[in-house]
Amino acid sequence: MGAGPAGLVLGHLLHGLGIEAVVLEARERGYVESRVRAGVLEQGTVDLLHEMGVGDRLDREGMVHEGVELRFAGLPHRIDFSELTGGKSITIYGQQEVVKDLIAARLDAGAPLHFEVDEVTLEGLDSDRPAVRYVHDGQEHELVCDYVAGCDGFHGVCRDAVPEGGLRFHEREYPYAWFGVLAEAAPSTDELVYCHSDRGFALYSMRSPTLSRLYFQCDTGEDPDDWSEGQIWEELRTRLARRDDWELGEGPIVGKGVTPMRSFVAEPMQHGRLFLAGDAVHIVPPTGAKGMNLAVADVRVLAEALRRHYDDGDDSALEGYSAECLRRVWRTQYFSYWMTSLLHRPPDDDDGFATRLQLAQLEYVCSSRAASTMLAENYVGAVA
Ligand code: RFL
Ligand code: PHB
Repeated sequence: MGAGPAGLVLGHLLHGLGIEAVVLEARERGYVESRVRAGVLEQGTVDLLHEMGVGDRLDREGMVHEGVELRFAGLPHRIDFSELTGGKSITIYGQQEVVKDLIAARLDAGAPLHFEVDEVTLEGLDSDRPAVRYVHDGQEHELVCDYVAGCDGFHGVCRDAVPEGGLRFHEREYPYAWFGVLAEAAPSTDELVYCHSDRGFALYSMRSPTLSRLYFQCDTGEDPDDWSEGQIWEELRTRLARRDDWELGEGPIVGKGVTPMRSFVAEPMQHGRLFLAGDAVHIVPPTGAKGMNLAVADVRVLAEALRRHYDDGDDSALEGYSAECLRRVWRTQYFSYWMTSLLHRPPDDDDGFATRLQLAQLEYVCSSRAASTMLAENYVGAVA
């Protein structure tokens, strides 16, 4: 269920293993291919896309970054991923480009992928033959299968199909949100900039040599239409200002939106014949750039567990799916929470105590090899 990164990667892995699967997606193809979301791929995600044979365009158009800048008190500090992690890097490549490549690969292979399915319900999850009912092209369908993979994102239906009491929820909402913009402006930096400022967090990212992706911390409930282009650039210029002669390049803003920030985990990540993966079962705040990578990591475990079931008749990996994934999920939750708390302006910090603790921590991260290695290895996804 779902043709986001989790559902499409799983579909492609299963196809490669000769395991038949049908991918069902609620939205239309154009919508999922143009939804601007993540941009940072960990090395492991890049390696997997290559192994799956969908890495050609990623190779040509992806931007490999060997470090990142932490900017605070108006000064830049580089964290050198490559040096601190034995040569690891990240690749900047839009999530919607990954999605386009996977959809093209699936359709080229003649494997089933249906868009605009509606009225999805799941039945018999506790039996050996669960069923998915849905409406497509005005017709009702029933798909009887061995397993259902719930890859339908945070607002999907699969998580809610688990009977009451079957899942335990852990959740934190943050008292701020991200205002995101996509601008037709050549990147003003070679690497991503995570910036701590008096006016709150800002992030400089990019998509191509001509497209920049920028974010700044805003209030929850902020309406993007209340901000003019001029006000957005002014806010970004103020937050990202450096004491030297660095300048922020500007250009037309071609997209904007506000994203809430939350941490969420449902446990266990499975119930009977239903396996949940990606945003359907966990959400991390975007500061660590982990959501899509975590979604891909889940389905990699699930595909291997299904292979063992079909090839070896061994169900132990399926039974252990949730436990295997949750170790990574919670470690990533911690890292994303840590990055978020380190960089965002805390509310009600009237005497500046919390802000001074952040600055002390930032100084430490940038001056201690142990502390910068902690950031680097988590960011590139090099923790065992
Ligand atoms: P998705 O991508 O939400 O896909 C779920 C799909 O399921 C469909 N669906 C249904 N299909 C069938 N039946 C139903 N009843 C259905 N209900 C829903 C939906 O239409 C959709 O197509 O989940 P998936 O695959 O788990 O992937 C997760 C990632 O999308 C998400 O974690 C990332 O975008 C998070 N994220 C980032 N992750 C990173 O790894 N690196 C980043 O740099 C990064 N930056 C970000 C982000 C997310 C952001 N936003 C907007 C939430 C930046 C932002 C601003
Ligand atoms: C992005 O490029 O969209 C991006 C980069 C880093 C993040 C989140 C989003 O932490």
